[in-house]
Amino acid sequence: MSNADKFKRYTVTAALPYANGPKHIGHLAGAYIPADLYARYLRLSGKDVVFVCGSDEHGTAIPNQAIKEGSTPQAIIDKYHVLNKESFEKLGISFDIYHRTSAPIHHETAQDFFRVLDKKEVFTIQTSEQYFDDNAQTFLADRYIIGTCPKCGFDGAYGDQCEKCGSALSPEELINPTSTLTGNKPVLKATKHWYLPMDRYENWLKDWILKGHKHDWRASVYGQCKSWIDGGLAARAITRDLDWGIDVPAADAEGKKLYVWFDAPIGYISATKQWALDHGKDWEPYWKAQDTKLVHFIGKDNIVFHCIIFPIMLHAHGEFILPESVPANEFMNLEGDKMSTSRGWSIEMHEYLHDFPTRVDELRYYLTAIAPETADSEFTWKDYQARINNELVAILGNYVNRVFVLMHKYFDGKMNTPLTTLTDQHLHTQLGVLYDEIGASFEAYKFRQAQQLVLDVARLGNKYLTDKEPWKTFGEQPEAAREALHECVLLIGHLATLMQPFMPETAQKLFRMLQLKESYQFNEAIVFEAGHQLNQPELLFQKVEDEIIERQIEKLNAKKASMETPKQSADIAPAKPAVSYDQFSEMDIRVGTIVAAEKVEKTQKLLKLTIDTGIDTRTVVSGIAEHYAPEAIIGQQVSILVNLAPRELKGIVSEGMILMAENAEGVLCFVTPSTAMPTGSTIR
Ligand code: B3M
Ligand code: ZN
Repeated sequence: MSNADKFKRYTVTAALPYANGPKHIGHLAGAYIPADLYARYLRLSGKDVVFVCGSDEHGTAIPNQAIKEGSTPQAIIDKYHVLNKESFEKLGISFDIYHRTSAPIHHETAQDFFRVLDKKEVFTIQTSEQYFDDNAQTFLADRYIIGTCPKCGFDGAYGDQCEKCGSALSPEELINPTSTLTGNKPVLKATKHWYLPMDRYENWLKDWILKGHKHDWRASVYGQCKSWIDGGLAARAITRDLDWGIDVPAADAEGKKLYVWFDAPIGYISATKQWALDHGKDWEPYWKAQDTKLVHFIGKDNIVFHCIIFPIMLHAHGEFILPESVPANEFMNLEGDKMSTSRGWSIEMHEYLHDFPTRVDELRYYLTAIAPETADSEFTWKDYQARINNELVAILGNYVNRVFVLMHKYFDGKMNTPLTTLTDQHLHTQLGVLYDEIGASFEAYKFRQAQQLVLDVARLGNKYLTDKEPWKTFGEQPEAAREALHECVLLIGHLATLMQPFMPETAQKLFRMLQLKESYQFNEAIVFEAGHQLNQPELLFQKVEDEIIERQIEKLNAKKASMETPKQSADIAPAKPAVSYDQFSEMDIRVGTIVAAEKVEKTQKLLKLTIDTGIDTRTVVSGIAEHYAPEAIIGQQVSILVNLAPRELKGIVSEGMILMAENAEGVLCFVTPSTAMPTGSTIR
């Protein structure tokens, strides 16, 4: 722990989740549990630490969700801020504050930050052309523009991405772009934005990351940074034309908001400020003192923002410290597939809590046991069951239970000699080694390993108990049995101490069973006075039965099925641009009757129809030959556009067009009145 001693205080952050929906256990494993483990470890080591998080309430994710739910952005953030905050609390994530970026103190802090950079002339200003919706009088975020994908021809591609072929797009590439707000064709219009010229910081980043953190950052984090830096950095716009977000505090910036990734990380600072205000502390040392260690816990999709963009902002500002480490996790998959809330393939935090309110520590344990620290990992209910039954129940629970049962059976749960240190030399040495290794694992952000080492304490105890066999010695040498069991009880005290970061509720239960105080620091002596009375054992972990996990798997499949919109829905053609009523009423559509039909020679698709329109009898060429046999449609009532200008097809003059309905699979049918109407009736 020598490295740790360099620092007087610790600022620990966990990524601010968007308040646009519930968060799932993959998020929990990615950032929140590891951050919580680290913060708890630091506190238990007597360090001065602030652990901050909160809702990210800006960006297009919020208004998008409001549209989906038929709600407002404000209602969306209020709803999901509370839901996520409560879930984190119930899961024992020990934030010192769970703040929100909609708070006025955050708006001020982010704007002040912008002003400082603006004043230092850090930004460049560039004008570019962006799509504007004249009817809605607004610039369009990429997601609000749809059109035809230039790569695959899909009609419903978004301005930033085609979900059919997966191509990343920019709005100008779309063919026939349409505003989703009004259905209008958007126009390109000049707009001015503030840019962070990241290219100017390349050398500085090379020194700071490539030289400075080659050996202490996770290989995957370092690797991503290196490829970004080696690939060359470009200026990045930090303002947007949006109506949801923080106003850009500059002259001539009307209608502009700060880019969400500019304001969100500043949210860590404003959260710290609010926490300091609430507790009568000074926030500044936590962000400005060189002997403060700043650590960001995030998922790997956020690396560039935390390792490159935010540090450039902090550095350019000049008053702030930089992150000492960014232990980003990889992703956690679920039962063989990527976790995704929108596809229904996820376990949301609040869903787990609803189904298993008394199995919080079990989830913390399992998510830590399979934490994606160096590679993507996979949650399966079978493995969850196996880990809990074979490790928590069979090793940890079993050890504690054996000791308590024997102590009560032979000695009425009473310890009759004072006890503070293990007298068995082997146990004593082994425990010391485990304490050191667990500390070192925490310092290296290897939480999986740290937790396995805690389990080793129980393994050590189980082995000791089996070797000493107090149930055998009790008859002839009761003192030997007593001594062995006392050792075991003290070891449970250490087990509880070391377990606290991982399974805080279980640790408390153990301290209660031991009749000790609620919590022990890592280096604190555990003292049993002579005559100390133990409580009765409580159930530590319940076995996970097969039915439980079968039900969860069924539930997961059902949820996914319910989210799967019918297959065609992705293929429904987007709405065409609006037409005026006048344009519509210019069309003369009538009920007609097919009186004759024949195939057009040398074509696959065309039928030559003779149609009684009530006005006249005329010829219409129609592309329905692959769907209808000519003889089958004589007498069929149809809708016919009678004032379509005549045109020639395969040498036949076609006068009008019949209306057909067509589904995504290309199945056709006639559009006919729902009851027979006289030929010549108007359709309007
Ligand atoms: N809200 C993205 C995410 O939830 C973003 C993180 C902000 S951290 C400052 O993954
Ligand atoms: Zn495409």
